[in-house]
Amino acid sequence: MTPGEFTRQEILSQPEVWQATLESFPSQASSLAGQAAGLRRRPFLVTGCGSTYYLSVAAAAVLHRYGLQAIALPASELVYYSPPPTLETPVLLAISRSGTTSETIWAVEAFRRRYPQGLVIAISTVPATPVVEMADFRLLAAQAQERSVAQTRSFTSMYLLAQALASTLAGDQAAVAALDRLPGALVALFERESGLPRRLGEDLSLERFFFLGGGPLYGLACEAMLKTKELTCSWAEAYHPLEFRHGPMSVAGPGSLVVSFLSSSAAGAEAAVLGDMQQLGSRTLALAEQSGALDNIGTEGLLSLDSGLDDWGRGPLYLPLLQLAAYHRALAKGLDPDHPRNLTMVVEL
Ligand code: F1P
Repeated sequence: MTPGEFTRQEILSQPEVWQATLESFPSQASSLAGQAAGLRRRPFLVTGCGSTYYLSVAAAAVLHRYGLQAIALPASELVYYSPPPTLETPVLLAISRSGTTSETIWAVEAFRRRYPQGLVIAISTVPATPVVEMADFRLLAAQAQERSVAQTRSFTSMYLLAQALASTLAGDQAAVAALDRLPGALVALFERESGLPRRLGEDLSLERFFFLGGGPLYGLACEAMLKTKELTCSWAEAYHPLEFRHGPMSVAGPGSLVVSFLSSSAAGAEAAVLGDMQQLGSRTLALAEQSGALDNIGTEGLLSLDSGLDDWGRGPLYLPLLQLAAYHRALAKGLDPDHPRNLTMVVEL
């Protein structure tokens, strides 16, 4: 098998897998939709591990958009430490690609012991698994199942389900329908920027990677960081954009690439950070809804996502090109993206 072939296929298949996932959502969520009024009054604990913890961080930010209380925690935190106190019996949103990660299973069990009246919603890709079977409700991105270790289409597809769930709980059906724009926007993005992932990926003069994202984009920036580490064994960090000046930029400079997930909410302030990092000798790449007034930002370019969606809707679009760049960098370093060093598909303890 060609090294990385599973990873390549899984990344490139995201438009059709997103389409199928979104088409499956209404029937999966019908019973949940009927309980939306009660659920949105309850606090949410959102959990996962590694990639799915970062997905939890992004999902919690989408719930915040609608005024829902939501706290994202790694599963192990829910197992070994007391969760934040809540005034009402919470809902646990447990996210797991495999449904078999030990810490996530333990987190659901701990939640059940601590909150006998609590409700568990699972988001996964595999139906008959412990996390899914322990849940009261489940949303599955079955078409996003993967054979490679590092999550790519599974992450973005499960995130789509989390976005659609949050909007459904809030009664925002327009936001749910707007997600249908994403598959076509990704096809166009892949075509428009077909050369960038390989150009960046094969540029081994880049040694350190920094991903910046705010609000719902912070969890996604963390996922881009993790993908870069997992696939390429490179130095990668993630921060809220303006946080980068408060110390971490001390290691920016020649040989580093600062990637900003520019938002519509704070584009000017976020773009200024990139300008400052260019002054330190860093190379910079910006991803934004539209280039427009920010045309000169980004030594490596400003990628227009052209989704027609807001900060909370367009999130999945920030990742596929960076996933592909990590795939190419892994191959350029003689690594096999399908079998990342030291990693297994699931952590079972
Ligand atoms: C999560 C996980 C991640 C890791 C890698 C493999 O498993 O172990 O922590 O980053 O992506 O998957 P899951 O609970 O989502 O199946």
